[in-house]
Amino acid sequence: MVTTKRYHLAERPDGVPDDDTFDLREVELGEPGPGEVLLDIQYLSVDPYMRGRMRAGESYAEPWEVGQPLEGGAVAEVVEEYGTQFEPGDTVVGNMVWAEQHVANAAELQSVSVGDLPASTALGVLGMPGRTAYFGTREVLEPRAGDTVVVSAAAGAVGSVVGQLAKKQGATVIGFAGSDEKCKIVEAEFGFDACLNYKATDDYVEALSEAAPAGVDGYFDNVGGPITDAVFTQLNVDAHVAVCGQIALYNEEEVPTGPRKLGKLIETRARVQGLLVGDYATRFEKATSDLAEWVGTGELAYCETVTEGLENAPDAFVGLFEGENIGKQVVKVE
Ligand code: NAP
Ligand code: FER
Repeated sequence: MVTTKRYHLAERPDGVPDDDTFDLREVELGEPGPGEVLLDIQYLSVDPYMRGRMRAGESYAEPWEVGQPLEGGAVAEVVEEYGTQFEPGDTVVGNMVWAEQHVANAAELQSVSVGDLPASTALGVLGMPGRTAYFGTREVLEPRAGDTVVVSAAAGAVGSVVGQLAKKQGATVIGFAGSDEKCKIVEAEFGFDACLNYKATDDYVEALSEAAPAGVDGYFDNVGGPITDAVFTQLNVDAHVAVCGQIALYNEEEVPTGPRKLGKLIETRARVQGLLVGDYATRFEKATSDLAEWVGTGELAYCETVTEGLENAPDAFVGLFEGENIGKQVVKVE
């Protein structure tokens, strides 16, 4: 019998999740049955969309029940297996739980193939966020050479990759990020042409119109809210807008109304399209191999924020909403 620590949803949060949201339990796991593996979890992904799963209402992701273990993408080592394609010692990636150990159906796991890179990249630049950036940039944003493209949450897991891929396609890229430190990294490491610290100004329109005097041809939206309102005022005719995330609104119980800037879409005939990474699942392998190649050649830089210890997973998760991460936020479990 194996005993593990595991986080469960204690109650649905009202606003920003806090200590009352998370319940760390000691639970006993059964032996793996036929087709199952016992896993030692190494890295756990915390992602903004998990806030949506904490609420009862409809979203693109199914709500967690109160009392249910918290789930998420993770990388783990196989400890035991029962008639599966894996061997003890294999490193696998898939949907697991916020725990040290877990019994999973082997059919739902993949071998980690990240070459010489750390296994955590299977949750970041070579995993779901990297693929979101890949398909979101190439197939939704569709930057044209010479475009001025704006990326919000530019220092984050998705945004940092979007900016680099848009530059590869010949765009001039301007990021929004939440500190001077982040903006330095966005420019120096991720190669953006400029980065605006939105916490250092209360006039985003002025800051953006200075950085992009000829207006905005493409906008990759990770955040929604006031940054998006400001970008919309600067859209050019025939602009492309990719709506990937709305993290500024995820802790709101009601979406705040207010003067939104949709009139600009009439004037500019701009194209606004949402995206879900899961829609591209049949082509994940190609995306991952392209991303791995670009990381290998040095064309694509990435960054990770690694928080140590399962017990710090709630703080790492909540930190996403406070901008505490640079690049992909993961939790190193052991
Ligand atoms: P991330 O960007 O690595 O982390 C979230 C970042 O958002 C924070 O670091 C913070 O950076 C910024 N942020 C938080 N609250 C904000 C606010 N009120 N206003 C402006 N910025 C704020 O996260 P990620 O995993 O790459 O995800 C980025 C977005 O993409 C999220 O909205 C996520 O839900 C979405 N997403 C969508 C899909 C899809 O298929 N549609 C897939 C993956 C991710 P600052 O310091 O800059 O504020
Ligand atoms: C996110 C991560 C994943 C998100 C959406 C998804 C809007 C959707 C994935 C899918 O269903 O394909 O942060 O935010």
